[in-house]
Amino acid sequence: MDLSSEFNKDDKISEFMLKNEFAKQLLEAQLSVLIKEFEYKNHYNPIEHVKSRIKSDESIRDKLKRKGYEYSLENLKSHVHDIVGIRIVCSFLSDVYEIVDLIKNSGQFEIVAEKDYIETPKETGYISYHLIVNVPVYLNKDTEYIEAEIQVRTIAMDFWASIDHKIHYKFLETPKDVQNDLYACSLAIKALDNRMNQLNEIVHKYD
Ligand code: 0O2
Repeated sequence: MDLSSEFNKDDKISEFMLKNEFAKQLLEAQLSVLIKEFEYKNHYNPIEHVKSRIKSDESIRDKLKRKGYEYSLENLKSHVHDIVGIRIVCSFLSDVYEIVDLIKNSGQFEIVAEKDYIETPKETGYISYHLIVNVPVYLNKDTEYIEAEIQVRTIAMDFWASIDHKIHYKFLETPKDVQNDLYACSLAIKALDNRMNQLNEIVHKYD
């Protein structure tokens, strides 16, 4: 990703975005080692896939606007907590909590905030587990703590979020019946995740 061209309007913002890119790389490496160690110890891989991204300039501007703030370095730092985003997608519900505990108990990450949208889904029906962590980045003889959002969810939750995202892009304002349908699908997904988890426990009993 060529960050310099997208963010070169403001040197301070460009430098901040570069630090975010470094934070993403550091976090990816730390998580990868942590997950590989877990796999080695438990002879089990709980991860379907991991995706990471830096939030685009357009999406940052949209988010600030949505929250009622103007585009500035200060507001970026104070109000956008997911410029660095890592998404960990697991097969089963129990894997999600296993991964969350692994990250929290590793002692490697400073957890700034934790949002359990599995226990308490958002009013849209969105289900996922979010951890906001601080990543120390050393640049220009200075250490800055960069926030990153780690989303942990099942494949089914990921499927729902991806469709929901697409629908919200299509409509300026999502029609009420579509919103209701999405909410019903979210309930179905929660029930499905619970049943799949129970099946997985049965399979493990026979292992
Ligand atoms: P994008 O385009 O996916 O990056 P706060 O932390 O309270 O100041 P914030 O950051 O909105 O506010 O926190 P929240 O609600 O935990 O959401 C952060 C991210 O979770 C969102 O980033 C989405 O990625 C995801 N998310 C939250 N709610 C929904 C939802 O209803 N549907 C879908 N599909 N995803 C959701 P962005 O920047 O909103 O979007």
